[in-house]
Amino acid sequence: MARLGRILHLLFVFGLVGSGISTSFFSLPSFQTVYPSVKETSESLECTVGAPLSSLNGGPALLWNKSWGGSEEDLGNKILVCDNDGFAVAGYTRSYGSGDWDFLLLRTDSNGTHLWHKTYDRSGYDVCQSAFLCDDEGFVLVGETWNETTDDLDIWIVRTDNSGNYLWDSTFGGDGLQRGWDVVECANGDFVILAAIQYMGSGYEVAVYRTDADGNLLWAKTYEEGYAQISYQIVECNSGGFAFIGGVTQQSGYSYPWLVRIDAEGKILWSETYPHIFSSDGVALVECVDGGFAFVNTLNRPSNSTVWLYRTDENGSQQWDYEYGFSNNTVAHDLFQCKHHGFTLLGSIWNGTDYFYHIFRTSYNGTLFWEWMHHVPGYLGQTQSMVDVNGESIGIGGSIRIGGSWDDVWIMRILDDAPTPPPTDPFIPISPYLIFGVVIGVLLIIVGFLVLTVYWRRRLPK
Ligand SMILES: [Ca+2]
Ligand SMILES: [Ca+2]
Ligand SMILES: [Ca+2]
Repeated sequence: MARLGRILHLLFVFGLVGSGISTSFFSLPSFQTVYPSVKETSESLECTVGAPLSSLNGGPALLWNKSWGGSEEDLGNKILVCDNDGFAVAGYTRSYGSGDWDFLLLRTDSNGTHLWHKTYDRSGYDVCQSAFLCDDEGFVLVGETWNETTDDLDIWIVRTDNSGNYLWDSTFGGDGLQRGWDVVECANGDFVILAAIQYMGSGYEVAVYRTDADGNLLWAKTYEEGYAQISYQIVECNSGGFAFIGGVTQQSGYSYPWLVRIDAEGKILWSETYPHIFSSDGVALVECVDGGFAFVNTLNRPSNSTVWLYRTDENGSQQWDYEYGFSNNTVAHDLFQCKHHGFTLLGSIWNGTDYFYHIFRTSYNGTLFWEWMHHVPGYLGQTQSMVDVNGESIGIGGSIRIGGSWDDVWIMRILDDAPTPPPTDPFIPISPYLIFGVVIGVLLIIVGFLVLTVYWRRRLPK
């Protein structure tokens, strides 16, 4: 079934859909699929303290890193900060629970000590892609559930309390393959799910579902642009409604980031694409303190891949963009906006023999402030996420494969004590043309002054 997951992923990336932006409402009755009741289990996890790591280029200091898991696959896809400085990681496992893939929620204290973990089992292969910390300190997990008997894939959302105890779950499916990619709890307690849908014979399109606080569907809409779409992250905007980031793929395989702003009912307010000469996808999104957006991409240059940060205003128009990591093949994973309004970016590097985390800190206008590389004692999983802990430390959660064993959940805590860029300044673009104009202006003033001096000296009576 691991192979099935990879095939689905490839279908997802290369799937085909019609062109042109459009949205459509689903007919609601066919949406909810009835499953047997959820099973929740909790067993003890093995805990491994990771090997000591080396750090380069200055930057912050490693506090600890740990991995957890059994003999089979245990993957962490989303890290959250709990109780001020502990962590929760949501992902999926084959080592624990029913033995096929189940949703996994793992909780640690601030030192990475395992507090508890829970698994949530549906009818078959249940893969959690993301999670959100709710206002009541409980959790909501989202992903996909594969029903072997009907050979079908549906969205699965699980709501738990603060201790991971099951509260409710909902599935959204029907015809075609539905995959949940991200979830947020709205300010009013509703939930919004970012998803992908593929119908027989076509490619994936992006979908957004809104449920009430108990997981009952309120509405669902699909969004199309270009040829095929990938979606990664959705945020609730301070001014209301949502924004999501994804990628648009053309028939040639070339892709570019796609940022869509929708209102609280899912209606498109604006939709922007950001083509580059080289192929890329937007993988992570934040709404900035000024109401604009920043998203991070992996840019696939011919010689290497770089981390490409793109900053827009509240209407999706470009403010600036920067690339980082030219000296390596760096893959982008995640970002957050710092309290000084700069950004911290998470990337990873594979140099042919070893994996490294590559973390960047920028100032408010994207200029690189520090970068930090960290050797990882194993193979990194595809998904790595990062979280800011009160501006004092950084949590990284994902999965790692050490030696010949299957993946384990991986958490790393970094002390965020490196020098900080100057606090918020207004963004003042200084272009070379402006500098050239100022220099020419000053020269003209000097020449004018000299001409006038000579002229008046000649006119003055001797
Ligand atoms: Ca299962
Ligand atoms: Ca389905
Ligand atoms: Ca494992």
